[in-house]
Amino acid sequence: MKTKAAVAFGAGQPLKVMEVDLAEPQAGEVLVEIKATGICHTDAFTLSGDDPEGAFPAILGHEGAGIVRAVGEGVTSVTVGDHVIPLYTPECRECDFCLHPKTNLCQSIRETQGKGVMPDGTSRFSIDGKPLLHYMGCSTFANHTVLPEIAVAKIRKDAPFDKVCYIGCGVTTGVGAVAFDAKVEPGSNVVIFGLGGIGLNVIQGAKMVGADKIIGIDINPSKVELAKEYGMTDFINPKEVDDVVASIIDKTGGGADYSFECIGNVNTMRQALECCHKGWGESWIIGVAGAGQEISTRPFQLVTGRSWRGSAFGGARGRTDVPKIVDWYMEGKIRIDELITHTMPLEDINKAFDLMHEGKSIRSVVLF
Ligand code: NAD
Ligand code: DAO
Ligand code: ZN
Ligand code: ZN
Repeated sequence: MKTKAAVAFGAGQPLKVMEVDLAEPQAGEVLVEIKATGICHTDAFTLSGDDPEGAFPAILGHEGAGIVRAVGEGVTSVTVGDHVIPLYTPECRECDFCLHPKTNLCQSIRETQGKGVMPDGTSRFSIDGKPLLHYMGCSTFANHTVLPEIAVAKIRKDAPFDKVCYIGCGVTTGVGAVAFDAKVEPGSNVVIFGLGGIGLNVIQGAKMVGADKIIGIDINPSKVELAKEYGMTDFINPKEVDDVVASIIDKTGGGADYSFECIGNVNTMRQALECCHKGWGESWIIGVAGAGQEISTRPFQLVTGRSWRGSAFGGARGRTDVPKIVDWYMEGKIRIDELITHTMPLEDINKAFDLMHEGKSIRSVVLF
């Protein structure tokens, strides 16, 4: 079939909106009509050329929601007409990783997904007979895409696509890091570095689980209003204090029970660890640092009981947990609407990247 897509032909080039060819789903695969997709920093990172795994030409996008329009042979967990969210972290429920209680990083299709192809080693997208690569196993910057069955979460049909697409990455990453990975206890003091599309979701996750102090750190004070609406109780602008770590230790009476780094900066990662409470404070890295960068601290920080952890896709097992997060949104336990600051048709997708780079959006969503 033909479908409309925004194609990334090379690093640093704007996406080109055009018709592409899409082959039908093979065994174990599903064809999904994408109704809405968010534009995330990771898409921009890959498009910039800084992503070591980035390859072109490709159809980017990994934060979508849509409807199953066809299924390949042997597909049993979804059917035509089901509403789904694509998963860049699949859940096969069979691999060693899925069977281990401590991780959500299903590895069953990791190798082919990283190469931009389907599990059989080929692409479903092409132009004039030349293959186009998939991206993060999702390629949601296309009106239709093909995904492995294990990489879609079936969601309730009354959830609005233009909002729940954000659960495909940002919401789950932030809320899940608190609820599934760190398992923050009620009454905890939580510190969030970076109040963007991820950090605001950590804030609302912390509020949802009953955290006490929720302290936000950002160099951009324009983030404060929305962060307070989402549950932030205190704010520190590192530009306005001499020592951000000392300020946090002072405000929390000894240090954070949990900190989350949602920037991707190795210096703030160190601050996030060192502001944690001696004896038990846990620091969770969510931000993705530039290729080749390294973190450092004095090992005595760890000897004295702080721990340094990392979280991918909020620790969520996609097919199991994403439908739950959609329910949390529909039941009013978490919010999304205010975070979607811009919507646009696919033809304007390059504007979404501009808004992101200018720091003017939290999330832009393309509506098909
Ligand atoms: P964003 O740009 O929307 O937010 C970053 C915030 O950090 C901004 O508000 C900015 O003002 C602030 N900031 C920048 N430098 C700062 C500094 N030195 N001190 C304090 N604040 C500073 O980005 P986002 O969409 O929220 O993404 C955050 C990070 O999370 C990115 O690195 C992204 O790649 C990563 N991410 C990780 C996962 C995962 O599963 N681990 C998933 C998605 C995104
Ligand atoms: O299993 O090695 C692996 C792949 C893990 C992917 C986790 C991705 C999380 C961070 C990237 C940002 C996502 C938008
Ligand atoms: Zn993302
Ligand atoms: Zn698996």
